[in-house]
Amino acid sequence: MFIDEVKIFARAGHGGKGCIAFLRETSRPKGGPAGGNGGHGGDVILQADHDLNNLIAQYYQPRLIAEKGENGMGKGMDGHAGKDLLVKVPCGTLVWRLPSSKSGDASDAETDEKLMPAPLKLSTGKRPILRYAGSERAMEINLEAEAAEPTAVHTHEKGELITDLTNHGQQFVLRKGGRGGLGNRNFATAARQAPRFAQPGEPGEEGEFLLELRIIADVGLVGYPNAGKSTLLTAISKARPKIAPYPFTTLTPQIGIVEYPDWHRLTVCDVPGLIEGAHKNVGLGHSFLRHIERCKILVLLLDMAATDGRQPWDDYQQLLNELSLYDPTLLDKPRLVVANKMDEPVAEENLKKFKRRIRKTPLLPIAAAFDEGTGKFKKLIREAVVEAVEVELATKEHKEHRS
Ligand SMILES: Nc1nc2c(ncn2[C@@H]2O[C@H](COP(=O)(O)OP(=O)(O)OP(=O)(O)O)[C@@H](O)[C@H]2O)c(=O)[nH]1
Ligand SMILES: [Mg+2]
Repeated sequence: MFIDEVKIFARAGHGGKGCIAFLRETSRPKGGPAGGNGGHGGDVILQADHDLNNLIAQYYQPRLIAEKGENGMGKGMDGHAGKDLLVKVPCGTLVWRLPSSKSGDASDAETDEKLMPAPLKLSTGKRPILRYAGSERAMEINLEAEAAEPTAVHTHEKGELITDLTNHGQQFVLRKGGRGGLGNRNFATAARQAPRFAQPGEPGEEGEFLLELRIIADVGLVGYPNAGKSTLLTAISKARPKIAPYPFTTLTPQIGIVEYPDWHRLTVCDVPGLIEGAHKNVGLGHSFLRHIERCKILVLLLDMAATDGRQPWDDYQQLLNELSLYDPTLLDKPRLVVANKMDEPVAEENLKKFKRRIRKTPLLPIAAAFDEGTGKFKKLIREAVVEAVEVELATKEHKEHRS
């Protein structure tokens, strides 16, 4: 099961109570106030981890509750601090604070049940995230154009983005534990030598959040179903996504690592097929495009043999259209158009027609199933990625220079 969006509830530990106690020893029958301090509550900390590739752990464990601080004790003994709860999430996880989330305090431990999050809601759109789930091919694939209203692209836009965990090991304190209360020994003064009070611990912060994974890869492979995206990924990497002659074979994003003889590596993300009307939830919708948002370049893969009866030029236009409906900035990314299935007799003629219409964008003919042109493809994507990185750096420097 692949989970890329999940709602969670997090509560940091409450601080332990300060203790009210007086020292009584044989030699010191009136030893004075000796109540220890409560320990601090543990924090809930998120940590990016490159060994993870989806949010399945949080799907099964949506309540992240850190340990409470221990109460203070007699004889001046302070309570232990509660352990922090360290939660590992995949690199590329964005954290949104949901509007219902309170900024701070929980009242106390007794409210645990009351504070239970609403039953796990996987996605605010009409289509639950489980559309990717299971071994059966998604029942939700919706090939009827009118089937659904357009859904918002970022369904959780109302929430506030609080962090983006991109680098391995990067940590973010999601909720801070409450401070421990001071024991009564802290309140002794000359005038009040036996204070009979102590501080309660502070409550830990809590709130509801949405974790969203946007995979970080160098190259994003976009195309109609059956265009041969998975075949191409298989040809250039060790990834083995399922390949089959029917649409929507790939239901979840697949990452492949392309290796070069000089140890250079690139990550390529194969996403499920995109079709006309995806922005209206047709097919698998287009929310999976979040996984190519961070790619440095996009590869638009076209079935030049028009196996499914569509014309490559129409496919190309439609893909651009769906990309821009999802996020117009996707069209600013450098892109490479790849014409696949060139082994088919009709492909040559289609390519000629296509070339007449496409001018500036680089075009590469290949036959992924026969490993033809894949070497050149590897070379081209490497060059394009290197160039994209350089441009990105230069733009960043330029911006910094100006500010
Ligand atoms: N003739 C020919 N067939 C190809 C070529 N590349 C892929 N195919 C076939 O096209 C069909 C679809 O290939 P996939 O790689 O599963 O296509 P996809 O784009 O990943 O499809 P979805 O996962 O459904 O989006 C399979 O039957 C492949 O064997 C090619 O270069 N030539
Ligand atoms: Mg596929």
